[in-house]
This record gives sequence, C-alpha cells and structure tokens, in this order.
Amino acid sequence: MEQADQQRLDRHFMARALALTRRGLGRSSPNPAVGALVVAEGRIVGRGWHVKKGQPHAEPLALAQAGAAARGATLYVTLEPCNHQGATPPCTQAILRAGVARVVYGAGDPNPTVAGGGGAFLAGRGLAVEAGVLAEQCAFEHRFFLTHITKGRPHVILKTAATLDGKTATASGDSRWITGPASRRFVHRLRGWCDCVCVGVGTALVDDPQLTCRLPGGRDPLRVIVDSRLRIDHRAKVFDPAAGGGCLVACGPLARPADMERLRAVGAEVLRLSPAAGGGLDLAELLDHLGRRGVIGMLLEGGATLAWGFLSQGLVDEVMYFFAPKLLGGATAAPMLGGAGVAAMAQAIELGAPRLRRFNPDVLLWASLAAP
Ligand code: AOF
Ligand code: ZN
Repeated sequence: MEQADQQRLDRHFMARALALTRRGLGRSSPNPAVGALVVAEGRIVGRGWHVKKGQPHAEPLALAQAGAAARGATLYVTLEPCNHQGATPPCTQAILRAGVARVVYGAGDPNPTVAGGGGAFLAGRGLAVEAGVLAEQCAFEHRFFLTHITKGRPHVILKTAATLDGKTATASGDSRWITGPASRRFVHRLRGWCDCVCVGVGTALVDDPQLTCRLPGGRDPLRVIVDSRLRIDHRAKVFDPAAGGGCLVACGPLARPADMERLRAVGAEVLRLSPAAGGGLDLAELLDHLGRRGVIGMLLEGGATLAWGFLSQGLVDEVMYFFAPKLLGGATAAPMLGGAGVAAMAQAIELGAPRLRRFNPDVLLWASLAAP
C-alpha cells in the first residue's frame, strides 16, 4: 500500500478508536479511558475500551473479541500500551500472545510506572510500531489522565455561562437561565465526565445547586464547595444524601470547629486549607488532596471570585465559556471573573486559539491556557 493511503487509513481507524474512549470517560478514573480496535484486512474485528481501574485495559478486551483474527492484524490504541504489571497484566504481553503484526498508537504514556515504553518494547520484539497517529486528538481526549499523571492533581476546566455583555446574573442576582437547554444538557454531560464539580460558597448560597449529573444513566460527580468560613447551610441541596459521588467542603483557618461538625453530621467531608500567599485559600492544596484520592478531572462552575482564585494561582487548564445571545447591562451585575485582576495588559492570562461550538442559540468558546 502507498504510504499516503496507509496514513489515511491509520488516521481513520484511530478516529474510530477515539470514539470508543467516550464510553469509559468519567468512569475509568484515575485511569485513562483508552480505546482500542483490532483491524484485519481492512475490517474491524475487535473493539475494547477501559471501563474502570482493576478491570482489563482496552487492548486485551479488543484482542479477546478479535480472537484468532488478531493474528497478523493491526491494533489501534489511543494511548501507548502499558508494559507493566499493575492492577492487570501488561498489555504488551497480551499483544505478543495474540500475534498482532502492527501496533498503531496515539499519545505516549508518561506514567513512570508503566515501565519504559510499551512501544519500544514491542518494536524490539519485531512488531511494526507506529507512534503519534492523531497524537494531538488522543492527548486531548486523555488530558485528564495526562494532567493527573504529570502534575499529581486533577485537570481543571473553568466553565462559565454568560450573556454577550459578559454578565453571569442580573444586578439583583437572577441567573436562571442564561443559556438554553442544549448548552445546559452539555454541561450535565461534562459533569458526568469530570470526577468532581467545584463551586464557591457565594454560588452555593445564591443558587442552591445540586451539582449532580441529571442525564439518564449519568454518574454524579464528587461535589466540592470552597467556603472559607463555613457559611453554607447544612440543609443545602448539595448535601442531599440521595445524590452519589459524595460532598467535600474546603474551609480556611478561621472556620469554627462547631461548623465543621455541623457539616460532617450531614455526611460531608470537611477539609481545612492553608491561606494562599496572595490572599484567599491555597487551592493547590485542595487539588493535591483530590489528586491523591484519584480525582483526575474537575469542572469549576463558579463563581467569579473562586474562578479568579484558581486562575491567579495558575491552576486552570482550560476554559469553557458559553455565551447566550442576550444583554443584561448593569454596572453592578455579576461579571465573569472577580478578584483583583491583572494590572497591565502585558500580564493578561493568555489562552490558546479557542475552538467554537454551537449549542443553539448559544455559542461555546473553548480554549486551553497557553503553556507558561
Ligand atoms: C493501557 N491500556 O486501557 C489503559 C492504560 O493499574 P492498572 O494496571 O490498571 O494500570 C494503570 C495504568 O495503565 C495507567 O496509569 C496508565 O498509565 C495505563 N493505562 N494502559 O495500555 C489501557 N487504561
Ligand atoms: Zn495496559
């Protein structure tokens, strides 16, 4: 086959493998929701995706489905196959055993414990190995895992819904609803993909949100409230014991032990954070705590003060701004970002080129933070 045709085919099948990652997303944490395909004579003969830590990785599942057809076939996998004995045996061994002739993978696996690169190991055993096919898309799809494994903390997505004049509520505080049903449905999917959803106490007091994933078959995230002085009412909807995922309230040095007990009594976990050097709470401490618990993705849903806290402490990885075609005006109406802000244009927080998606009648601008 011509090299250009082979590359086109490789990209085609990698895109199909990428589509499988959606089935494990939000459930596989702290592991990546890897997708794998076995292709023999141009036909897909096996599919696999990683569902949950402790259960088989994507590759052995796809190989098992392919059975004897895997011999001499090509394996497409969104992340470099692991070469280590972890919760499950090394995927490289399953690949060798199945007699696969060629392995095509997307993103490399920087996990230090997967031991020295499955790609190089397989190439050393005589398999044809092609790395980096749709590498950028694969790294994007696995970004929660990649941030967690390299930084030890969850990947943070700051999500904000605003009017075209940049307001998140009217001057009187009314905010229901800014965006339309299509945008809001997508936010519920996001909640299902992220292990945890975080809001500041201001938002919790004004909106009394549930922070659950209200989609059929959806999974409720861990709900985190940052509330330095524990002003939240223990009867708030976030403490509803019927919701899954659990609830954590992060407070500051001035929180009273009686308030900590009041919240623990309704089943919440309470975590005391140190003050940050520049004011507010040390949010890196919160993220490190969550990272140690295996939380790899956080959806930060506001409000403006907390959002600025995370941004100014360099802890936001990507922003999702939903804009509704409405105008509110009002000098005191809530802005998208609070805090002190930066003093000069030269200090602006730089973003990568935004992706644009439509959720009629709204638009979503989606950008990662430029690497420092
Ligand atoms: C793969 N295929 O489907 C996944 C991989 O504890 P374990 O045994 O489940 O291993 C977890 C690590 O394996 C995880 O941190 C990541 O480096 C890799 N994930 N590798 O070959 C998969 N999910
Ligand atoms: Zn593996």
